[in-house]
Amino acid sequence: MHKDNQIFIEACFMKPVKRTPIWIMRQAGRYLPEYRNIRSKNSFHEMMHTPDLMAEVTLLPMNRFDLDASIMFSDILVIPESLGMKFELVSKVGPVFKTSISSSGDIEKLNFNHSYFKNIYSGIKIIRNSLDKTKSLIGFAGTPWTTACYMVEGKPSKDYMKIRSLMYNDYESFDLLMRKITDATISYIREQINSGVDAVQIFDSNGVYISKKNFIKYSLPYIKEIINFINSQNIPSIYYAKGLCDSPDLIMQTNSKVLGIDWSVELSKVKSATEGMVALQGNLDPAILLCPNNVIKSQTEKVLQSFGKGSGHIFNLGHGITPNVRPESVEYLIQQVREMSSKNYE
Ligand code: 1CP
Repeated sequence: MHKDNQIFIEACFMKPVKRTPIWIMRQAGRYLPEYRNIRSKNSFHEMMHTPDLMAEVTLLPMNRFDLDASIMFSDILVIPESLGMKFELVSKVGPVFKTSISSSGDIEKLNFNHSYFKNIYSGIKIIRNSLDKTKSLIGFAGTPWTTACYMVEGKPSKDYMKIRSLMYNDYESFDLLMRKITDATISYIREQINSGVDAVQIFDSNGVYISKKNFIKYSLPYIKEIINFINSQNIPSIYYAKGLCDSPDLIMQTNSKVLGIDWSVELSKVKSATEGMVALQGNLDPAILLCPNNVIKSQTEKVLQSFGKGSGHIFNLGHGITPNVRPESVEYLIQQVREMSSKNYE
């Protein structure tokens, strides 16, 4: 066994385990009444940057459920903030930046301030000290592409046209932006690891907004640099590839040890295409958590059967949990995965 018998880490490295470990993307979020209560008294930024509060929120789902890994409570948009772009959470819209990038001059002005993260690192230390030793702590960041989508658009968008037009129209500025995000992200991850995270996930939630051809030139090189850095630290790298999972050959090129699979594809297909070279995380459709228990059970079984026998599966949703899910459904899901998955390892 790897350090401290962490089943999640074992599965990431495709070592033998007795059951499939489980955690849930966005598990510390708004579907939890405890989260909503804390949020009603504090701003989102206070929650991210007050170490005790960050730790408390991170541990909410761990106290309530029998999960195998905890993801630190933060956001992918801390990277733009560390580069000087501030955002606010606007109700019914999401994160909105005070100003967005609209010229090459705006990109040149971005200036990395590493001390911006100091409270996050303190929070990680508190979480790692409080968390059971057999449970893993996952650090994270967005991919440069996904992060840049928000910086150029200034807010969530249905198509992220602005970054694509920058990419075609002014490659030099696009590359400078991606370089600045990549370098900041590697510094950030290095210190997350030094502070105690056991694995790092890179979210490419906006991977769906780049063509497969353009992914190779305009997104993959920067992701690969980040993943290679995580791999050099001997902890699992997890690449969550939204919208790219029907091209396993493409996402394999990131060198990630674990591929986070979105809900649109069959795990069995990705497994055979990747020939057991990487572990797979996923991929229950988040909508299933809005269904009654009998549906949750049968669909969970389908995901477990789709991966089939052998090590290298981490159960998760195929995207983040939504705010309208009942916590009881999450509890039921975890119990089902624990009970049903052991057959795959007999
Ligand atoms: O378990 C957890 O909740 C961990 C913390 C976490 C993570 C991993 C948060 C808290 N955000 C994220 C990552 C993140 N942030 C992603 C990648 C994952 C995904 O695809 O779901 C993305 C795209 C963001 C950007 C972001 N931040 C959004 C989505 C905007 C869009 O494109 O529509 C939102 C709504 C936020 C704010 C946010 N971040 C986290 C929470 C709990 C919230 C909501 C805050 C609130 O209103 O209380």
